[in-house]
Amino acid sequence: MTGPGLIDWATLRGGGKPALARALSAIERDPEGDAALDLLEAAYGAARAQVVGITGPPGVGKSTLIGALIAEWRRAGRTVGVLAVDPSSRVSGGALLGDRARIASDPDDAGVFIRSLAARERLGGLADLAMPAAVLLRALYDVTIVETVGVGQSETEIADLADTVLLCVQPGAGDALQFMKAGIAETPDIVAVTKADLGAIAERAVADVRAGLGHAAGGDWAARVLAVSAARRTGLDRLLDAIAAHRAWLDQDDRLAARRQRQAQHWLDQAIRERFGRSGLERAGRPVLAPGEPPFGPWRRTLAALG
Ligand SMILES: Nc1nc2c(ncn2[C@@H]2O[C@H](COP(=O)(O)OP(=O)(O)OP(=O)(O)O)[C@@H](O)[C@H]2O)c(=O)[nH]1
Ligand SMILES: [Mg+2]
Repeated sequence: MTGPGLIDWATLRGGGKPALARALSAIERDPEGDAALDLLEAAYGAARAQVVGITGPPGVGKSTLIGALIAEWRRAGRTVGVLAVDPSSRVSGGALLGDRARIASDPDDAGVFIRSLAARERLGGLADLAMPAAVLLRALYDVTIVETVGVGQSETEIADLADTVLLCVQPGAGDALQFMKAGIAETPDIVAVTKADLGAIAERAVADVRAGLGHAAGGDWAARVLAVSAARRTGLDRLLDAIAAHRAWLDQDDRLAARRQRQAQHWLDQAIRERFGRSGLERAGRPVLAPGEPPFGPWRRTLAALG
């Protein structure tokens, strides 16, 4: 049974951008409803995109860079879905962003979908609706981008959502130094120094960031650091290469599956804690996801048991 605005997976898959827009609005309206959870469970297993999280301080050039990346991917025949998560529009409670997502693209292009999402107070930050929305987008497009403004926590939160984390830093001592001082809980997979057209300071920032990352343990993926100018369209090839290389790395040894498993478990734990309080996880019996299992089934059972 689907109510007004709610859509099943088959309809969504064939329904293009209008269907996706409707589905996202329906999930925002009733994220705990059966129709939303059915849809998310179906989409979870149909993931095909690499989810690239793009974060960094306000004004660093994330949206402009995303516009340039979209143009490159579209030229290569790949479809792109973008979520722009805005932590500042909490008060409105809706997804009225507009501003943050100054992403250049052709609105008539069926191969590009861009949606703004407000991080809502009720269930905390990125954990609530961004993950479900990303689950839909990654099932429908070849590439999924999530733009978040890197203020405090959100730089690590993006790692709970993205397969590949791309941190943007501004040329000029301030940012690069701040970045190194931050002690980086979660090492980004790729660091892009933006606005490389500003000249030598961008190259210096690249060197600073490389030096800073030298101290961080990066597992067996060595973070790539590069300079890019979205305005002049330079450095984009290297950035695209880095994104593709990280995807290839994730595809080895089940790394992607393991990462998504951790993210899904984290989302479930956090959703339960935020909905039912500190003791919620205990009362829910600390559900543990089986490999590949979507978190939405256990979430639904928890809602039924404790809600
Ligand atoms: N010189 C130069 N300016 C750029 C470049 N990319 C973006 N800008 C400028 O930087 C400003 C911010 O760009 P945005 O892409 O909106 O930055 P953002 O990180 O998405 O900003 P928020 O979403 O508000 O956090 C704009 O004035 C852009 O024109 C670039 O490659 N070179
Ligand atoms: Mg932006």
